[in-house]
Amino acid sequence: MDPYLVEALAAQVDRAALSGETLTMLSAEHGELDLHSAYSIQRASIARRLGRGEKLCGMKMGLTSLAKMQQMGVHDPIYGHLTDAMILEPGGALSLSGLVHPRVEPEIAFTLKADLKGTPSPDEAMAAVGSVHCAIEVIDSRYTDFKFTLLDVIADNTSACRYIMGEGYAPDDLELGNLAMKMDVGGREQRSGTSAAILEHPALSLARLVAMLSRCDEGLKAGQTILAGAATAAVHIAAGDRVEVEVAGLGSVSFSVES
Ligand code: 0L1
Ligand code: MG
Repeated sequence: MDPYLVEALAAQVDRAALSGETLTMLSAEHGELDLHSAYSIQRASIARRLGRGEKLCGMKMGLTSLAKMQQMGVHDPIYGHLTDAMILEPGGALSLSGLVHPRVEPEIAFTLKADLKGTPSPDEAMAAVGSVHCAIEVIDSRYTDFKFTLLDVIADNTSACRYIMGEGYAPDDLELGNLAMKMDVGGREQRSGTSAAILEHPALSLARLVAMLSRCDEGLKAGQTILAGAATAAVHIAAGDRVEVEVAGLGSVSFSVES
């Protein structure tokens, strides 16, 4: 794809995330959009955020559950970028103003104590993890009528919007591959699953992210946060909801939703 078009589409994606304006599917108007150009648009949109002073603080994995991959007709997860503007403190309030289709997912997050690059095994990837956290991801696809393809989602930074992390725990004491996970949304919707739904094991998700980044000669840095993926389907949120996620061995974390 022409680099000028990548920049123009990144500006559209960025504006939608900033203002809550909806986006027309990029793939419908640009037949040349492919995996490479979709990630280029994502990176160019993140560069715009960093240019405004946001700090890159980590990465996220998306479409990590078999159910979600089947729903989207894909075999691979996808990744997005996290900035400090996406952090919501535990117990904090999220305003729906400027959001388009906000939903929540129960997740596991890692904080890294060492850099990661190349193609580590899950055990090698876990050796770089300083702490494990229960987490909530708020995703917000900016596409009109919630219609998009995989390439559109990648260009839109995998719908990343906000994330909330609970207290950190040492990874060694946990059976990370099979932790019970529960999410309550306003007392009206409950979801439950296990961490095994996150690409079979959150450590595998982390290792896979590093391998995907290595194809672009990139890696992860000590201090970064990684959202490993969701254990259940996403749930829509509405003003007045209190959202809580509890993970066995990792405690719980919550936030509230305001209009
Ligand atoms: O975090 C994720 O799994 C990304 C989901 C992207 C698609 C969507 O908005 O449902
Ligand atoms: Mg997610």
